[in-house]
Amino acid sequence: MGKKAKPLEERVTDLASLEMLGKAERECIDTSFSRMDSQQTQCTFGMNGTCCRICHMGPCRITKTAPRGVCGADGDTIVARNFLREVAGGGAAHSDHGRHLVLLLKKVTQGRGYGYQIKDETALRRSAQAYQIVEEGRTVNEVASDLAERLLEEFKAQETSLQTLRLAPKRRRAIWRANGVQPSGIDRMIVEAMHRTHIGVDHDYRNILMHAFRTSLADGWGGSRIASTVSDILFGTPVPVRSTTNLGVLGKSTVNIVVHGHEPELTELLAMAVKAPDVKRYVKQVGAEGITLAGICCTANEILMRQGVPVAGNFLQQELALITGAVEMMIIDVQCCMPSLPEIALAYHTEIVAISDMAKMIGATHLALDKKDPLSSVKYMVKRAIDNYLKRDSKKVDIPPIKESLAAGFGVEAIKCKLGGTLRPLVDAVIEGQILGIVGVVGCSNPKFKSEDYVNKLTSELIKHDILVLQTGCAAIASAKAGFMNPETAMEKAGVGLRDVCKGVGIPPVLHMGSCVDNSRILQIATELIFEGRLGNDLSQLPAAGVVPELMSEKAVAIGCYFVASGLNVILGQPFSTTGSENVTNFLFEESKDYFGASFHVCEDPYQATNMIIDILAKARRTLGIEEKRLAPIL
Ligand code: NFS
Repeated sequence: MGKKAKPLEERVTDLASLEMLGKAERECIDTSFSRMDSQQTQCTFGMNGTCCRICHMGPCRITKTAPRGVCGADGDTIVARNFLREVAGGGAAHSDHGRHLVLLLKKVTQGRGYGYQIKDETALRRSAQAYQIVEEGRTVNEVASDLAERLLEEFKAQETSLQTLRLAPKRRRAIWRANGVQPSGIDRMIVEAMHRTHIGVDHDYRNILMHAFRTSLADGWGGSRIASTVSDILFGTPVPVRSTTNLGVLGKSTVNIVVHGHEPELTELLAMAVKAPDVKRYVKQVGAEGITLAGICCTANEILMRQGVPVAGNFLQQELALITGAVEMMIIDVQCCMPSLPEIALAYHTEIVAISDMAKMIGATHLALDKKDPLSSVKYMVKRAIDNYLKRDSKKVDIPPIKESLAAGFGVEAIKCKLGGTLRPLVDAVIEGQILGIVGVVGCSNPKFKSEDYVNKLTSELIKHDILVLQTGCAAIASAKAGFMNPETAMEKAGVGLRDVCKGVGIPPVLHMGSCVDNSRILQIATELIFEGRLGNDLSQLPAAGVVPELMSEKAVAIGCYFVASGLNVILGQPFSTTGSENVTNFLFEESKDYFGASFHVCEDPYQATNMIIDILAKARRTLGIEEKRLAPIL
């Protein structure tokens, strides 16, 4: 255990996690929570962004008595460079995920899909039209092949702007052009970010930060949007589904396979493999009652959205899932997978299987998918998991009996479908004041805080104040666990106006829109609200905002940036690592408004954040001339 252990009740809000943290303590197993204690006190220079490790004259640290690094870089340059590198890292992760999917789509069109296929022709044709690819009278393969090529161009483009930007409102595109932040190829933007931050290149903090916004746009309106688009084509556009969440989804007498990571290629095959007759026969032989497939993190969100597969937990529950002692196998691919997993697995019978060549983990079993027969590889993994069931030690098993029902699958098309084919009823509800506005609550969980406390208090307050909440990522899982996505009970937590609208169309007041790359769906719905008319002609005019309650990954930093660059104000539950530079902080939290009509805000208290959001929405409503409607009594 670490130096200053916090009481467990101050670490997590959800009771299943609390139980497992107690078990971890009893069994002397380290988790991210105890390691957080061991890391105290964390480095101030790292925290405020003033540590520079960009060249080997350093590391340099900026202090009052040493205001410049050896090369002469001041605090503003160093903090801005570190920030840009975070955005580049986050954008790279999302975009590489998108690239893998485009390459898979290309292979499918070449007859090398081996087990993968185009599941949703409507999504394909819809996307082809969006990219001005002729689809009428052409075969699925011809259209998909052209689309894959067009999307690959989005990664490579050297001098032209991203085509995907055309999906944004005209006014927003003009703002990007005027500020010179419209990105070209995604790969180029990220390479340029690394180049600019090399020693002796870009030293003007404003110029560096503008490239951070440019790079983030290549993620939100490029890599992430492409990832969501191609996932829909290959695996199907999400439709509303019912499922369950929290560690209690694991079965006492079933073989538990937990899939963790981000890219949906693996999960889709796993969902298929566990249903295969030979696998079902095999599981009977070991005396188990079947297989429970459950997800962790964003890969969980991907199969939840499309297949209703239960969600075992979010980022901070990956270790806790193993500590139940009931997981036969955890299969991981990329992103947010803690390197501590194999060590924890050693305490039980669990096998950690890593499938990606680019994400190896010491102590895990590496099993690559057979390129020509990936389904067989996945079935082999499942059978290994079934074999592991015989090694389960019942004395070590303790599955918290806690789970919650939820509805998910609310992509833009599904929301439109619920509203009768158009977003008009939502626009009407906003104008009439039944709904005050729309807020995206997104991002991670972080053991620095009492996990999920902020996100759930905030979500509760927002819906009480008639604010429709859209969620993705680990924040969505947190809210689902707390019952905000349970269509039977969540409605009662909403204000009268929001409740009436939700009841009328049959949606919960908190909508699960998917994984973190699906934040692009939040931008998409905001854009479509503009296209409906009557809510202004730019995203910055919408009564809408974004919140990142528990910032953890670089991806969340990139997401925040592309929301702001798209004109949506973003509230953070904790400051960025930029506090070492007043100028950089001021640029992100104030000056960016002059460029984008929106900026970052920090608010460490969820109740004050609610007030801040209400102010932002009310201001937008006043500007649109619809505030009075809101003040009128709602009948
Ligand atoms: Ni998003 Fe998803 Fe979770 Fe954070 Fe990690 S899983 S991509 S980064 S921790 S929300």
